[in-house]
Amino acid sequence: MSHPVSTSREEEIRHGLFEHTLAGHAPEVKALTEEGIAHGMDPVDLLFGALMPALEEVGRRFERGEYFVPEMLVSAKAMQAGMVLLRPLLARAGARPLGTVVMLTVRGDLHDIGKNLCNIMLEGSGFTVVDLGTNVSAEAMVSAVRQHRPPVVGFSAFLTTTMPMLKANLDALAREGLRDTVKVMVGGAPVTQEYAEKIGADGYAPDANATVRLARRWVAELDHDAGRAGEAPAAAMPGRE
Ligand code: B1M
Repeated sequence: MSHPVSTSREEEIRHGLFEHTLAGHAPEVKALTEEGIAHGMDPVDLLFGALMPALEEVGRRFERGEYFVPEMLVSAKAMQAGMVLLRPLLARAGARPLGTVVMLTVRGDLHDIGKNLCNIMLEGSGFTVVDLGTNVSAEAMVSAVRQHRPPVVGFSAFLTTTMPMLKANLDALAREGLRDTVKVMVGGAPVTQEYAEKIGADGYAPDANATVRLARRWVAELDHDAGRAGEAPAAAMPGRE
């Protein structure tokens, strides 16, 4: 049974998680996350109150030239040591199945923490996520869309240099005659609503919660349209065997 901790210990746990993530100390991050969970702290609080702010600070230090790629990498690994423990708690489903979302980070891009967070939230709200990973080619994406026939596919790009790959993926879907069978969502730190519109994506989400909201809206619209036409719901829409 979990039990509440004193506010000061909660504050120490948050502070420790922040500092140890910043310093790239994975074992300490794991231990503090375990302690926070055991003492009944909200996983959302541990994630957004400590782990994410630490990673934001890592980014700022990288920009100022105080951190380099190795520091960024160990901090990311430390954060993941906490995320592994938080994931099942954040994704505690129970919601009715909503359909499949294929998610990926585009070719040339190795960032995946943000995508993984979106995946956790999608799973937590009832979606089945097919995660193709990072550095994913347009060909691999097309073949996953053919195989899974998802109502929604999501492309992440985290570098200004990989943003053009979002359009390359959209073009690949069009070339293969699949563009009208799937709603395309794009996201990642440098991506904007304006950019999404410019490249012809169906939607953009700035964060994991917005990702879920948009995917839910699209699936509801597909269900509604299918219902009106007397057809089966989203997963079996025309073009989705
Ligand atoms: Co890199 N990196 N990195 N990095 N890295 C950034 C992104 C950078 C902003 C740092 C900086 O300069 N401040 C910068 C990009 C600059 C730019 O292009 N504008 C940068 C750079 C330059 C690089 C390298 C080029 C460095 C180098 O080698 N010289 C290199 C590139 C490698 C490559 O990909 N080819 C590189 C490498 C790395 C590591 C491998 C060391 C590591 C990644 C580890 C990993 O992901 N497994 C890393 C890290 C950790 C970062 C920072 C510090 C953190 C990224 C992160 O995880 N943020 C980052 C600086 C920063 O963002 N503060 C940085 C937390 C995450 C939860 O947020 O990713 O924005 P975010 O995801 C959000 C939203 O964007 C949204 O929801 C998520 C959750 O709220 N979202 C979606 C994401 N995907 C979505 C999809 C959707 C909808 C919403 O629909 C489909």
